[in-house]
Amino acid sequence: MTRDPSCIFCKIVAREIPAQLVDSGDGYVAFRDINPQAPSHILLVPVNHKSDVTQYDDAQELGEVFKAAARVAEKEGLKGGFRLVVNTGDDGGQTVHHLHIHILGGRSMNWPPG
Ligand code: DGP
Repeated sequence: MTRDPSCIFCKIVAREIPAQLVDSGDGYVAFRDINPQAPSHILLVPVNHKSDVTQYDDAQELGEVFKAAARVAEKEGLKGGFRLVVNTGDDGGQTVHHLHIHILGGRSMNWPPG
């Protein structure tokens, strides 16, 4: 397991700081966003620290993260649909530099995003 000692999501993964856990499985943890933008707003975080999507060489490893996100959305009961968001870098609006998938649902989403 790779870890960045200064990363807040690594600390949540290690249960060193609290979060509202939704699910965990092989290589990931899912918990509720502290600042929800939809009735359901879950963050799916891989256990291994990689800053963003550009740091993945292994397509299978990245694919497993997305499959886990889809499973969590299903368990959350988001039958009408949902949105997966992966903010990347400063212009992408990323504030926590540990790859995470936002799972947003429970309302109709708008397009284009802000
Ligand atoms: P992003 O902007 O894509 O990097 O999203 C980071 C998200 O992480 C943002 O929606 C707020 C959430 N967040 C930041 N710190 C914490 C925390 O300590 N606990 C939880 N549950 N969520 C956090």
